Amino acid sequence: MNPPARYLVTSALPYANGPLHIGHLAGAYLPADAYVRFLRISGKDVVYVCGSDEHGAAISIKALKEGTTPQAIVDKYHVLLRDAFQDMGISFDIYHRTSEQIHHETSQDFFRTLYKNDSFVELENEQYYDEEAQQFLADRYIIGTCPNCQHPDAYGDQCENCGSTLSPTELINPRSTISGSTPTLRKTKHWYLPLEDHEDWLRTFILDGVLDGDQHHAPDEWKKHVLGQCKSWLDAGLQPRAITRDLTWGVDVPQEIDGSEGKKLYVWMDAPIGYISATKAWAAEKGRDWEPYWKDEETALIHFIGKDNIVFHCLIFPVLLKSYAGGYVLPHNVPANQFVNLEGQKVSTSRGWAVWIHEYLQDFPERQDELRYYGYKIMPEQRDSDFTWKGFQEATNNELVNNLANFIHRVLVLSNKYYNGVVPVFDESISINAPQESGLPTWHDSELLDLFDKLHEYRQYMKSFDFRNALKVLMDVSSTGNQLLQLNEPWKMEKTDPDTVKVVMNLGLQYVTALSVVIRPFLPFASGRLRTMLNLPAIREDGEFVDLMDALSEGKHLIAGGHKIGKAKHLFTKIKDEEIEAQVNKLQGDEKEVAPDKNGVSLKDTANFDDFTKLDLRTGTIVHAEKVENADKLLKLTVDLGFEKRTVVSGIAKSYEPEGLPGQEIVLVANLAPRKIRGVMSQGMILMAENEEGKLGFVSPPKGWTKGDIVR
Ligand code: B3M
Ligand code: ZN
Repeated sequence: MNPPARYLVTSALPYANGPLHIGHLAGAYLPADAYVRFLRISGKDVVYVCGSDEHGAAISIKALKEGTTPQAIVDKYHVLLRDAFQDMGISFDIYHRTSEQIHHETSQDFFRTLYKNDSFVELENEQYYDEEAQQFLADRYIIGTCPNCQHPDAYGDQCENCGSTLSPTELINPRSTISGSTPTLRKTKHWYLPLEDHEDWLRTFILDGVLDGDQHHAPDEWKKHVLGQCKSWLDAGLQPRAITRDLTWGVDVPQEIDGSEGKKLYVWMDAPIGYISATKAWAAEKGRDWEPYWKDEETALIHFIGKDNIVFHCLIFPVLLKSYAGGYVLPHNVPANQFVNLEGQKVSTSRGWAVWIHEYLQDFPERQDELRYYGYKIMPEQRDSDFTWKGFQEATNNELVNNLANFIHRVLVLSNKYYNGVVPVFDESISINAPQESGLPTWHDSELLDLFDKLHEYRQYMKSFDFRNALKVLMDVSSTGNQLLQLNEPWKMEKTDPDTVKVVMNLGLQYVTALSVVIRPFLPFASGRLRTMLNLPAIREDGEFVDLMDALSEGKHLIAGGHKIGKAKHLFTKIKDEEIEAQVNKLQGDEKEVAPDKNGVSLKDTANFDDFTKLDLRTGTIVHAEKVENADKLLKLTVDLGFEKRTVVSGIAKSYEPEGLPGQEIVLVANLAPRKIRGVMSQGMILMAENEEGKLGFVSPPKGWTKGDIVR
């Protein structure tokens, strides 16, 4: 297979029904951004598209709950998402949205074409209908117990807990998310994509990488967990997938088609087509031609997604593209990531257990690269990973500050001090102590060849979507630079052996210049600041890495003798303990405060009776209270339940003094999983009400009913 002539890279279109959080970022956006920036500095022709996914039942449900319209919901969150991506340096060529006319037209063209070439089957079946809300229920409007993992709140199309795709009638105890009532089955006609008809073609395409008899891509370059998931679906036997819904919000089924009344495209039919409509919109904006990026076989199409989207990108979308029979390219790779957990727990937007990007940027302005760095460091490329605030602080302080920023700062400070910032010319015949395994003295040029080898390794990792290891190579280059200084101690030799110091400092400046280019895909903001400090042209992401590697392979320098650099600044600074404390407390506090907004108007997602029966609420009395060290919001309470005493950590220190609490009668969630909070094992949660001023008050049982009585 020839190297691609161009690349079309996509990131999953985020649903426009909530803000961006760290799980999104590390899943489908940071990896894609590093990849496209690397392609650009490698001189490749790449277009990177994304946009808000503005259809789907979840948006309609949210609008219903908030007494507003789906359009108002998507208008709000589209802007929030777009700005958060921009603030984090995610360098889309376009961030589009699927409520745009061009997307509706493109999607309807797909539907019309597939309808005409008999790619669909029409099936009349029974669909769940909500008698109270008087409407048919799309998959996301129905929740119930997952038949595979018993998760109580699986959706009608997918269980987000075990990732299996479902159909609504498979759910146990189905309930309507609109009225909470049990839905009834009614006849309705829909169009289905007969995936089973494409099973052999998909198996050959996905698992062998073969298309129309030719090798299309190398399946061994696909992640094992992606191929594994596809294989398990194929082996289980594919089923027809409904691609229309009885909905009031979404892309209309073309109205000239008989039976289209009240029917919309299923969101997972139109959303991936959003990549095509976004490319069309980009081409229109830039006066470019979109078709080569979607119809020239020399184009490599790469989808960056989370693992819950694999079936849609590896099975359904390729079948739609193939069925269109319009010469659309098919994905060369779908490097799906696994999930990022947060402090050991699944990210949960409904529980407020998330690091919201817009809030992070409020608390840590100008620290986009620190979050990017940690996102790459813990990237869930092969398995789920865990974001901890402590880990974030350590990665920033021990690696970005103590290694990378420290090396760069020392080289620039000493170059300014000894040579007034002019890159020294040096004597090539002088050998230096160098950190190579051999321990033998080496020369300036042999050190640059070692740098070339390291950056060749970086290139291989980047090309195979292995960003964690690519980043490790860059930090290794910086560590080698630090060792170079440590082994030669120019600050001691400047007076006695200035000629050797010139060799060391020039070499250090070559390393720093190389880093200013190769950190760009990961740390674009720091790369920009460093280029300014070096007084070198800003990186335009236009083949700079090619020039760098060509220079190194020809023994040329990256920064010329005589060039005058600018002043040294600290590229990164340490994050303080109290900044991290504040985040951990906020996270725990938010988890409690995810209750309805302050005036208590909007309710949380519909819970069901089973959810409630799982809680064991008991009455009790506080018998002791004290402050929790270094946590100004928390109190450590001893609660007497009659049959036992419990220790409970509670975020009520702002509302109550510990001295006044013994004797307070309370209600406790007694079967909550124990959790260590600020070093104290907390065994339960005390029910508090929060009024509009944010004051907390105890929910108390009838006077004296405090011996572990059950609250029902
Ligand atoms: N809107 C978001 C998700 O399931 C979904 C992706 C669409 S990509 C075409 O995470
Ligand atoms: Zn499940």
